[in-house]
Amino acid sequence: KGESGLPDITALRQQVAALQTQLQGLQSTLSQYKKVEMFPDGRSVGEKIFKTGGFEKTFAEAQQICRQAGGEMASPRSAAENAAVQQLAIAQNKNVFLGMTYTNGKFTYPTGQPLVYSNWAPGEPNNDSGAEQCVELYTNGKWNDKKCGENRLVVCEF
Ligand code: 289
Ligand code: CA
Repeated sequence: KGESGLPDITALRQQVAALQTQLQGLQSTLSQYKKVEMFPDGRSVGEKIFKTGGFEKTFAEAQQICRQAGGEMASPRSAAENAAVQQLAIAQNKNVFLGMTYTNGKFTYPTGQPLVYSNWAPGEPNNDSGAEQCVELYTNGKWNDKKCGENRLVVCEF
């Protein structure tokens, strides 16, 4: 405080300026780390980040891996998000297991909510042999319902 008993405005201005400089430095470092983190196996769309482990697992194993990492299996909710997951599928040349499942008579997100976006391949979902409750994304970006016990590329979203 100054002699008047009021907060010293000059000192406060200096503290704000110092904090602004610190914030700029943190923003710049964060931007750099984002680029590092996205290369080569991550994709950022809006506030969502998709990242692949580069390996294939069954749906149950992939779900455990993504949740253990604090995320969820990739569940694209728009064409832009789908294109980001497709890029990872192309980069790894592998089909991806998505997070959605056929549950209670419809395809739902891991939250249980029904789909707001879909990109089924022609003729899909066909529940082939009555045993396809999971969803794979082909390298062309289209979706196919598929047996959950198959091994597909693990992509998580955060
Ligand atoms: O077991 C059948 C699956 O491997 C897929 O075979 C064909 O690509 C299509 O019938 C798909 O719908 C099916 O999921
Ligand atoms: Ca199918």
